[in-house]
Amino acid sequence: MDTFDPELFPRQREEVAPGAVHVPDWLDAGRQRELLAACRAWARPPAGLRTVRTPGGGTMTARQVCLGWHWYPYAYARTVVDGDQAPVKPFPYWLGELGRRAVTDALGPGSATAAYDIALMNFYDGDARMGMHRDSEEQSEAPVVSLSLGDTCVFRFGNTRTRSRPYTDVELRSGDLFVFGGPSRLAYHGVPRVLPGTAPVWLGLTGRLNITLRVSGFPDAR
Ligand SMILES: O=C(O)CCC(=O)C(=O)O
Repeated sequence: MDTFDPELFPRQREEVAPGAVHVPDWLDAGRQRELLAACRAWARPPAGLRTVRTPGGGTMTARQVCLGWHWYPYAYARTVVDGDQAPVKPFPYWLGELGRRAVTDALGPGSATAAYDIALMNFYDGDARMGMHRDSEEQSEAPVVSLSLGDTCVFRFGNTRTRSRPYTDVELRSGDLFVFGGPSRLAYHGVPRVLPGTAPVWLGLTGRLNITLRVSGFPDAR
């Protein structure tokens, strides 16, 4: 079987901090393939995969595409204001349902109270990283949902006060879910390292894709 997992001890669900939960292998192989195919379509222009430039003149090493609302440093818009100016692609209903199911599975029944309307896809090649930051441009306190495809990464989950310690390093593999809400919603987090060549062969992806789902809470949310 091509999806055989040679793990000696299955990885366990773990609460990394209050309200921050890692659920290994949440997406099965079929769901991972479907999500990857959808990401490939979303990555095409217009409003496709782009390099994000920061106000200080730098560039983010992970390339990005957005659905629902377009994130740019450090706000949201309905068009790709820092790229081809095209309208952002719509956020599909099924992705919102996936997000709500993820929250329920990670945090328990009754925890998915809002409708997801933002997706950010981050594509990492072997050298890409993401610095410690907070997801703070949304007005909603709903949990952030993070899904991983492809290469394994080191995901650093910290605290709400500083970019530095204390933090916990978690290995996120293809199919893993990470949800952070409640007291951890505004925790600093980042990706210090991707482990090239660790993607499952059957997925057919070189590199890592992260899909992060958020609730905007914006008054004009559709
Ligand atoms: O790639 C990841 O796992 C993290 C992505 C992230 O932190 C973000 O999009 O804000």
